[in-house]
Amino acid sequence: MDFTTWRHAFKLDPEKTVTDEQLELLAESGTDGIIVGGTDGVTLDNVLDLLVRIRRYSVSVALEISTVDSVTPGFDYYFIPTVLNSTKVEWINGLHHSALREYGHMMDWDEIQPEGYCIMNPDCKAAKLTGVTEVPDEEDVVAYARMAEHLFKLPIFYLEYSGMYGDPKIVEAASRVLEKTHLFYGGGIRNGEDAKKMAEIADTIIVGNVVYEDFKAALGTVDAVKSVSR
Ligand code: 1GP
Repeated sequence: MDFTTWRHAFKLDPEKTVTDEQLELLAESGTDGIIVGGTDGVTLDNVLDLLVRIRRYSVSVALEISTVDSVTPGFDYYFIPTVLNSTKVEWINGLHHSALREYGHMMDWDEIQPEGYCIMNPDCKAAKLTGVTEVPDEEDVVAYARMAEHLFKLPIFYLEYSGMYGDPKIVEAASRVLEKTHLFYGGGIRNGEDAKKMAEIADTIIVGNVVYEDFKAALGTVDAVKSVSR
């Protein structure tokens, strides 16, 4: 399933554990995609383990690359974050440059989708790693969204609130200025109500941590998103 039609996706962290039974429930929940990605402890072994287990089902699966060493063939998509509000050049284009120097000749560009990340929660692990120190305000976010769509022509703009529920007003402001670029929202979705509210604004909502904290509530986010017509 083409990622541009995804309304709901689960993000699974290769460092954390899901049972086979849980994985089946997630894959067959009606979600549009499963994203494999995390900030810490992502290895080729734990990525491959998840990939092989998810591949028993027909759901689309994407690897969100945080370390080149864990890249393996077999995913439908490879999402490559570039952190637009990072203060560290490696997270904007540095790691990308090294990866392309080494592997550029063998990359299948049709599978690769860059994501323009805007990290909104300075306390999350990704913010610490990438040197995001200031919280972007609404005008900053609108500028980053325009940067994603018009300057860099990125297919995805990802408002990343990881671990914290975002401000719908800010998500709405980003959504208003995006036409071609697809808006991913992720962060702090803990139940159907949270999911529904953001699904009314963003193109795709990403559900992460609650999978590991309240599995039943995580499953409930799928139907909540599907009940929203846009
Ligand atoms: C994290 O955007 C995702 O990269 C989802 O966030 O874990 O807070 O649901 P949560």
